[in-house]
Amino acid sequence: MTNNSRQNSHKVYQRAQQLMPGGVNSAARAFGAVGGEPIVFEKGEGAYLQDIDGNRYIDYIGSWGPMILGHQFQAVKDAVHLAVERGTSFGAPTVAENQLAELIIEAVPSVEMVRLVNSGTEATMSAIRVARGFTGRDQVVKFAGNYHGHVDSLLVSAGSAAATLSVPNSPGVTEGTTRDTLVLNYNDCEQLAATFAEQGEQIAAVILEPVCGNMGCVTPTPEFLAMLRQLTEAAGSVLIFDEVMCGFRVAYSGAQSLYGVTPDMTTMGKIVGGGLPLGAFGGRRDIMQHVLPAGKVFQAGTLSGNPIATAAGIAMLTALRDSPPYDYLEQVSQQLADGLQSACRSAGIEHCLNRVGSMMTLFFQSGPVTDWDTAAKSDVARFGKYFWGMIEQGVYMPCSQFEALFVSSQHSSDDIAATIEAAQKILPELK
Ligand code: KE4
Repeated sequence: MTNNSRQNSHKVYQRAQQLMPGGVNSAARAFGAVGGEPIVFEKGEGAYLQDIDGNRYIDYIGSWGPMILGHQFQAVKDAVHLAVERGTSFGAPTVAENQLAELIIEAVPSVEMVRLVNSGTEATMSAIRVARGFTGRDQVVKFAGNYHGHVDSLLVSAGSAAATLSVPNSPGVTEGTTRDTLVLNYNDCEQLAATFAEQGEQIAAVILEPVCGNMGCVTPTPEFLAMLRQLTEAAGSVLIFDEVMCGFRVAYSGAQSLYGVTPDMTTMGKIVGGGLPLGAFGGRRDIMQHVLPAGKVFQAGTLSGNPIATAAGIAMLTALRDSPPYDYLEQVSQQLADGLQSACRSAGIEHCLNRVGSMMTLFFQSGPVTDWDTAAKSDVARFGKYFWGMIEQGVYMPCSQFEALFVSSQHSSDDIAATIEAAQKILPELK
């Protein structure tokens, strides 16, 4: 239960709105989709967050994915404290970058070479540039409902005309930057085949979330993944798996190991940096050798491979590799999924839950949810009431129907039971 009012949160947020657009440094955390004011937090510990009014919440956002081992994971803390003693940034090579690169290459099947960057957005932006430089082609295919960071050329929606014509979906993104972006429907094999038949030779890359989190959790059909691999191979296009969210989350070696489909490039973020600002893109050696200074495709960054972020990433990946939490995560995530679905059934609430490992989404609709068009049918108003009801019960769920929740290795069976109890309490009120 959240026993204290959130008056300090309110005061701080009022001031924040004078200082920063919307009072936040990322739109995703502004509660736009659920209404009300964001909560201002003081600290995180294990599976919990505590706000500045002293209220404690079971946290299912986990910083939008990085906190797979819970907040303040000791090995990451120790590594960061040690690294800080040696300085925070050199802008020059360090041993730690080799160590993190080795871990990534060893873990991710598609990655023979890797470049470290500062965010998932930088990783996808760079990967697309490299794919275009490698192929000498312009067109990039993405899928409605997939989010790859705020890359201008990917901030597009399917155009009103043929589903493959795209239009900018943010002011400030020009027609020019989106002209070469095609938007297709996720899991639509027929449309994908037709697009490649018509213009495969012009397609530099296809980028997708191999397990979606940004329209809520949506999984690819085996046919869709197989066709993506086959068509890109035949056309000489680069297949990019954006594993910023599902990488190291759904399995240590990511969705590509889970589904047995190896892309040509992979983008990473979130978990790979242990909660510090770090992303990465990598792939086939013959592609990555095109990246400056080995090749001619420009890419750079003052803080790329930063000693503190790499220390956190090394500690995180080492812990995940040497003491894999995935069996435990599967067990408690299954317990949560079963409990939430049972609570919805008892309350007579239409629902559909999609889950892969410790990432899942409870959609307020009967489903199935297989792409953006079906996800968009969800009852977002009901989701908003559910979100706030759970907040009052001390459970912090993702603040949008179109996000995934994340379970950590620190969520105990009791935490899951308390979460289910909270849902049983508030869902009947949503009928
Ligand atoms: P960042 O630039 O936010 O590190 O990563 C962008 C990105 C790229 N690819 C995928 C599959 C992603 O999920 C993301 C970022 N995810 C959102 C949550 N849906 C981050 C939350 C936020 O923007 O604050």
